[in-house]
Amino acid sequence: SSAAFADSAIKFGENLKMGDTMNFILKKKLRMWCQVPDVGWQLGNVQSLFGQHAKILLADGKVHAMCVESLLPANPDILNGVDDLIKLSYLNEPSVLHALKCRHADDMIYTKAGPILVAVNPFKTVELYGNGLVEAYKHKNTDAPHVYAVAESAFSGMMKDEINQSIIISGESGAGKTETAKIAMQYLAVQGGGNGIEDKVLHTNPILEAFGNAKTLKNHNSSRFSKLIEIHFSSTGRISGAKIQAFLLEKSRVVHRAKGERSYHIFYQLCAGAPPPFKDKFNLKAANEYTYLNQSDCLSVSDVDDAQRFHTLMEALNTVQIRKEDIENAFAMLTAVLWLGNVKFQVVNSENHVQVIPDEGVESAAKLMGCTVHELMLALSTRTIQAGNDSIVSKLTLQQAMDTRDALAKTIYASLFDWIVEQINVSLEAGKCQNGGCISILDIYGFESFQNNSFEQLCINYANERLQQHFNRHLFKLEQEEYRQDGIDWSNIDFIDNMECLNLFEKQPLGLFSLLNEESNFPKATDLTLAAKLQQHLSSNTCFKGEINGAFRVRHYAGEVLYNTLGFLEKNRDPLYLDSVELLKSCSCQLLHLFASHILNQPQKLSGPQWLNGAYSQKHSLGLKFKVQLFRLMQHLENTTPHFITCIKPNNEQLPGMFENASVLEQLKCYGIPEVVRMSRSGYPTRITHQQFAERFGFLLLDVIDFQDPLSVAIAILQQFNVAPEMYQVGYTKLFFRTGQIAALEIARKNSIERIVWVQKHYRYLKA
Ligand code: AOV
Ligand code: MG
Repeated sequence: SSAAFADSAIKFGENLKMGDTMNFILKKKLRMWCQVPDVGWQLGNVQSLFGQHAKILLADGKVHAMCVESLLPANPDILNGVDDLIKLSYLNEPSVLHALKCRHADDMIYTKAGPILVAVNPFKTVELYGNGLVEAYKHKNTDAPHVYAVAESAFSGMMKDEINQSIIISGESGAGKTETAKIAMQYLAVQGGGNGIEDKVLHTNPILEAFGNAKTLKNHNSSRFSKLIEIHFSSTGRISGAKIQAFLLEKSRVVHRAKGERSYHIFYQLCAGAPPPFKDKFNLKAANEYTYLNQSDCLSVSDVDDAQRFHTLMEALNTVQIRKEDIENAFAMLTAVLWLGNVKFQVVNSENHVQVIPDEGVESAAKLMGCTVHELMLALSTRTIQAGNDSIVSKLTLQQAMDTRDALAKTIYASLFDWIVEQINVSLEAGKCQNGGCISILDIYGFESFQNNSFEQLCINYANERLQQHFNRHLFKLEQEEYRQDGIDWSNIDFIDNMECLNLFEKQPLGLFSLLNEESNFPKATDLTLAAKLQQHLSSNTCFKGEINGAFRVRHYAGEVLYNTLGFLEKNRDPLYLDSVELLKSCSCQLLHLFASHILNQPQKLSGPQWLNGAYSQKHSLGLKFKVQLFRLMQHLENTTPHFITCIKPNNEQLPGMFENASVLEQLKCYGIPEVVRMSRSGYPTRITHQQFAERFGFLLLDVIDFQDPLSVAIAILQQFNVAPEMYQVGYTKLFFRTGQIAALEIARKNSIERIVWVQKHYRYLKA
């Protein structure tokens, strides 16, 4: 009865008072999550309760004595396998993990967390894709969570509202962002295909992955750049073109990386798959003959045939219609980079000055670049410094010479990468059709925290910080829009803001990037003077903490990261030497000539370049350039309706069927899922239509009511069970409940059903 229900310890108090709920659950001997030492969360049933101590029957049949503090309420069975985490009555950690784990085990890798899609990497082929399913989502025959559903809602949003849309994908390295982006592209290619451009758009993937992805310790196909793909549609919804923006390629990988990792796939593909005439013409050898490739003790990726991938790449380049001679020139430059890596130096005097050893390395590189061996040797072993009208030529030390060589190799590769992207964009013809809409897919590298974090991590984590800000704001907007649309009372709620951390990076003139820039323009500055400067100016920011030995900590939204300033200044300056640029400019290879003019022209848009001690340094160093790029990107996203997908890596071994609770939990936290869940908790996470509610709970009504319309039935039920008015809201089409309310009603429903069954049984018995 309603009285019995009211008797139970559940109070429909403001935030579902945990103590009361626990008492109720303990009394009723319901299922609980129990934190078993050394094992983790386990499901169990409360057997007895004495003060703070409970006896719990676990699944293994054993009874454990536990403190009530290590118990959390578990969701009723009816909520098992729910496709949206906000449907869970209890959103505690074990409950959320359990929900994702069950679905992952059943190959249901997609689950919604309110407005966002969570994708758990299966690390195996799952039967979730293909044209049949695309059609199902296209015709709205299914609403199961899926990347297709996200892409469809972006597409229909664009068509219906005439607003550009974006699909924003986050997740740690190897979580599945790039695969997810491709799945979204596949959907849009089918949905908007018909005029052939979709084929080109899809074939950009193998090209970008060959040039911008590499095997790392975390992911055998790790993207080492961020990309935004804009797919443009005509007003009738056909794909009319596409545009790719790529930024912050990890150049350093070309010349150096950790043991067990590889350089960019393209090098190995070229060495393994290039046809013999090409190999002869350009003197291309096997991968293991090149220092840049063999130094990290890793030349192959398991289950990957580089020669086979080379053919896939060639097909893709043909489909995207990159010109044959351009392809050949690009491959020649890749070969030149490899030969540059084999250039060796010998020390010629007591001051450690060097000269280039005239061997096959420097000869092949010079031939491919289109300069004389002498010119290349000079550029790699000397430096010209302008002093007024005079120029002074000095010899380089071994370290300087190697740095100069590596800087040249990195520049050629990075320029080549940009050039490939440009060629793709020319072919994809974006901008020709101006009257339609566009869907952008963002695939960046996720938040990173290693034992040793450097400038690259700082930039990556800053980008993630910016994206998180975007994520928060828009999730709130969407959430609150739904309340408004259904006409319920709603006063705006605050959200956890990471503005303080963004300020740390962006403030002028005393933000991290400004200070870094200033110090980089100081010829005498060192990493330690930088660290001191940061400490001096940033300590008032609560997200910053200076440490000893030039280190500092930043409290990011996803956790604290310890950065080591060693090498910061040099990486931020990103120097390229005057002699190298002059050399590129004088080369007969058209591509190199083009790259040199690009380098000389580009930064002038920002500010005048300066030549500092023969090094080409820019007033806007790498950090500030990155910030500018990011701002432009955010501005673009700001004008779109966002759709968020968060990818989760269920284990670090990249294995199927393995779900590591601790690691998943860490990621859920990093990518803000508990945040979204918390936001939903302070709102009305459970939504159910009047009709559904009346059908499910109507039979519990004790009194006959006059009106049988769903809303009247629903209101009567809520009154009967004393659900406090602040615990729910009635919208035009739905009822909105605070967390835990439906679970309480479910318990009442279950008890009633049990009573009915009992009465029926005994009635029969009495009759007999
Ligand atoms: P990432 O983009 O998030 O990492 P990827 O998209 O490259 O991660 O995914 C890593 C690997 O996980 C892929 O190579 C696949 O083997 C597997 N995988 C991911 N999603 C799926 C899926 N839906 N179905 C089957 N296998 C999948 V990084 O780019 O390192 O941050 O920089
Ligand atoms: Mg990736």
